[in-house]
Amino acid sequence: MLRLAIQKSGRLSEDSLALIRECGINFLSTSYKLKTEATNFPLEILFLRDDDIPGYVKDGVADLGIVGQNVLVEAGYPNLEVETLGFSKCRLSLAVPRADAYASVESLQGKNIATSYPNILGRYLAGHGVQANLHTISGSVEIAPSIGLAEAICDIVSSGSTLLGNGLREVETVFRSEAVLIAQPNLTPEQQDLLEQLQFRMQAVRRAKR
Ligand code: PRT
Ligand code: ZN
Repeated sequence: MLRLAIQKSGRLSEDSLALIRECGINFLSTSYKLKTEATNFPLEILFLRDDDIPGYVKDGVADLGIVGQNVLVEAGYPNLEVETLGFSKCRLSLAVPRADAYASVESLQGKNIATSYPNILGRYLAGHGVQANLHTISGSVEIAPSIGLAEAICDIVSSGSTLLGNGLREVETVFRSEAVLIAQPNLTPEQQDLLEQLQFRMQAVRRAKR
């Protein structure tokens, strides 16, 4: 038996469930439940907040998970990744108010930057020799410059319309992300075999879509 953790409700949920179904795995309705069991594959599905998924898989509470690389890498467990899934593509970007001068990442030296990704951003800035004051906030990062909390932000972007709507300009791509399958490091040989079957099916689903 394998336990797979997926996001309960959010941007990853629908595509995660669709992928499991496209792998030929059937399960009963998932609404209002915290877990469900597949009827034709030894799989239990847990529904969690995406931020909790890397830690649960790291600790073996769940054997597998589907999560964005942004959340996985920020949590510090990039090695759990076993398969890229090709959906929920987005980027983590730095942005500044449209009217502000910006030459390069060095322009951020000594500035206040609001983000929910202090670890990924901190490494990126350090790699460019830039020291800045990072303000970690968990949501509504885009409004930080307009309320005077920060001179720049670093947040997830997909279409860019949220930045535009908040008078911000994307200036650097810090990290590119997509959804990935992750696995706990101590699977039994039987579980490892089931994971391989699952990955084989996932790869076939992706090939069929190309
Ligand atoms: O409740 P829970 O904690 O589970 O969910 P959540 O609110 O933390 O996450 P959710 O559902 O918003 O996103 C889940 C994952 O989807 C993220 O971790 C990313 O890997 C991926 N993803 C893909 C995105 C986006 N696209 C995205 N556009 N996550 C967030 N956004 C947000 C972004 O933060 C910004 O506010 O959408 C806005 C920007 O979108 P655009 O299109 O205007 O650029
Ligand atoms: Zn979350």
